[in-house]
Amino acid sequence: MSETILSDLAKALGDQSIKVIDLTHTLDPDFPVIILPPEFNQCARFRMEEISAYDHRGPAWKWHNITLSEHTGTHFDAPAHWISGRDLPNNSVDTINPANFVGPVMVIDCSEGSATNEDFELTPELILAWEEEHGEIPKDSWVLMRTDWSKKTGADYLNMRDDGPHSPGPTPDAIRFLIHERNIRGFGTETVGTDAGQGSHYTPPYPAHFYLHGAGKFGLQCLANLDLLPPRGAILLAAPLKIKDGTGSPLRVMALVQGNDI
Ligand code: 23J
Ligand code: MN
Repeated sequence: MSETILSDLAKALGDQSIKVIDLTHTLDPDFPVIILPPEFNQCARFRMEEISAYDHRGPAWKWHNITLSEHTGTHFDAPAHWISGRDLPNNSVDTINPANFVGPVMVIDCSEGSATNEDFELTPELILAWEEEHGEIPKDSWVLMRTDWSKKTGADYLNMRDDGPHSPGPTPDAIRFLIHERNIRGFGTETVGTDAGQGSHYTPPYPAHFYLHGAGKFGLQCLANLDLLPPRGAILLAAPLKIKDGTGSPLRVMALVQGNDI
């Protein structure tokens, strides 16, 4: 590789012709976590407690202890998260090859359909229609489903009803297409899971989790600002914490976007 690629990148970052877009929600105790059917154990929200704040507990310093789930806030899902990926090599966040943490990202805009249909589904047909316009999804890409769901606040985000949560997501066929026909690196959403709110009613239940992680692919959830990304051409930076045997991790997700793309 020519050394000019990295020096060109440094220059472009310096003059902001390449911009860094933050795709992360703020970790806040009020940010919702997924609520599973009541027979299952639940994951914890973010919590923060003061150790000291320039006071008698520590006169010149302020710091906090934090408590969270691997699956709190904007977070990464590793193959070990699901039973289908249980026996794969390098399936936990501490063993994934870090080359996977930097790479190309495609954004499929489902915001219009999701505005009028809380159970909007991404289908293979919609993926093919996106490719007609933007070209084939390259292998080893991240594919993100834009729904603008990240702009919802309070109860509207989980959108719980008597029969559970309602939010958009991919069909089982869409996920299988992305894995088997396009060999993607991973799939990300703005909602609380990579699956639709009603994902437990598909066969298999939670198909995005089941198929992605069974194929050694990754997930990203609770993403924000996908409306600031071009359909293709951006680079995603998504490196989970190196938790021993971790099944996922909150993380800072960023995209590098060329100025004339936004
Ligand atoms: C456990 C069970 C079902 C789901 C999830 C976790 C998640 O969405 C997650 O955070 O991975 S759907
Ligand atoms: Mn998760």
